[in-house]
Amino acid sequence: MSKLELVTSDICPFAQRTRIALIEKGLEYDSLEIEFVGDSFNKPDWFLKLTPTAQMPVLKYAGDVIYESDIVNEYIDEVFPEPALMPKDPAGRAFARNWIAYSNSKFLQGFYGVIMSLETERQEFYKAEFADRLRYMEREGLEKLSEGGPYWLGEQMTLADLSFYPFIERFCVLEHYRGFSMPDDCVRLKAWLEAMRERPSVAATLESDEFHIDVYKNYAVGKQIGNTAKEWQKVIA
Ligand SMILES: N[C@@H](CCC(=O)N[C@@H](CS)C(=O)NCC(=O)O)C(=O)O
Repeated sequence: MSKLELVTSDICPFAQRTRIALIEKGLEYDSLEIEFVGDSFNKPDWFLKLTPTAQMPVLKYAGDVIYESDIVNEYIDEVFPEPALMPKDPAGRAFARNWIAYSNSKFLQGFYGVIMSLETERQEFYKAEFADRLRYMEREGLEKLSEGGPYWLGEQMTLADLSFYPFIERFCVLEHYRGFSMPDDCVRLKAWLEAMRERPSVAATLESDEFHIDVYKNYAVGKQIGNTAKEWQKVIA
């Protein structure tokens, strides 16, 4: 079998989506670790040549170079079908993709809106927005689709769960810097988080609250550099 290589870092929630997927599949892979430090993030040339976005994660396998975390995860699920991380039926897969799209748009806009907004008025706006979006996830997602199972679409953990999880692990950051926490009435989301944390794949990638709080210190004061901060700055403006 060809070697799997993942450009990754412990700080990156997007790469965490993929690390969990690889562990779920029981796949060995080589980590190509990059530390984003310094004024230019010190991105090595080999990395810049690999991906047009200059963002991780990037997966290299059998001559393929795949980027964008949720796309990487679908690629992994297609190339290594067992255990499946997408539902077998087309409607189930469509629902999973609906929620992955929501995760990458409204959900992440809420997350970055709360942490990156600097003026109090904007912070309050995003805190209220994000609380509403979490309630929408509770109501339209878990309540309607999970059918009593612990995961987004029921008994089977899917790529939809993986898309949300790393950011919800980082809610300690929103609490610490902005006093934002999951609304009390999001009881299903809280139970879902517990179920996710019990999975060995998730436990293997879990970092402490202190770790995350330190990683986001520049985001909280508007000093984060790099493409990701620039991208979200435009979205939340
Ligand atoms: N949409 C991308 C986002 C990936 C992303 O933002 N990765 C961050 C690290 S967590 C990155 O590589 N940032 C580089 C930069 O900001 O220049 C994905 O889902 O893979």
